[in-house]
Amino acid sequence: MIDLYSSPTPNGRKISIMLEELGVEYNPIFINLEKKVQFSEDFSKISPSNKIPVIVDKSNNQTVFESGAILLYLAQKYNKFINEENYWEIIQWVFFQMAYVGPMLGQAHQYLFYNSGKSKFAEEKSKGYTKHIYDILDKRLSKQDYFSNEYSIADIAIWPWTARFERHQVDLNNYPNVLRWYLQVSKRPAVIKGYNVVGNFFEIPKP
Ligand SMILES: N[C@@H](CCC(=O)N[C@@H](CS)C(=O)NCC(=O)O)C(=O)O
Repeated sequence: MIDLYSSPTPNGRKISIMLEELGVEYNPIFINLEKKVQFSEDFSKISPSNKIPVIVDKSNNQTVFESGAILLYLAQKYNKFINEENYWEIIQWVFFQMAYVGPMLGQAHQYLFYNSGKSKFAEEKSKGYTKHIYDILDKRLSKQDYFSNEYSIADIAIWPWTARFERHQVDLNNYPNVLRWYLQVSKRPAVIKGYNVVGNFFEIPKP
């Protein structure tokens, strides 16, 4: 049994989607970020950065924080959604998500969605980074169905961020390859289920 500490956010959803894809038994525990539960004493013991997601694998008493590390841990433990042949290809797209897609789109949400009108400079910068990211994603997906030759943790890492396209003001219709992939991944039963495991219910956004 795996405990998943999560919230209905892109980083949290990566892990519930992965666990649903794996079909393993897990226990979702809601960390209410609005109520600042991430700063509680108990949660601080397993999350040094006070952020979700975190898993505790009860089978070997292993705690893992950081969504990229959790995806890798689970992929290697169950030998799924990663493979030896395309190992580094998958890893580089996971790292690209962790280092660039998540941080930049997260900033874009701050400047374009939560605090719009406060800084023209930050808004323009965010729009530039967002366009750069989507150009890269679209180019990659123009060559193949998924980020590697088959559905992998790279897709699981990136998809929940693209599901926030409204918050970073992207019209997916302008990125036909991302749109095709987004819709394809949206249909997966594990994605539909994993999208809503903690907190309030949200529909998967339709472009
Ligand atoms: N690099 C981390 C980022 C985690 C992260 O930013 N989590 C957000 C929700 S998506 C969070 O817990 N925010 C609460 C806070 O910053 O107080 C990961 O990928 O796990």
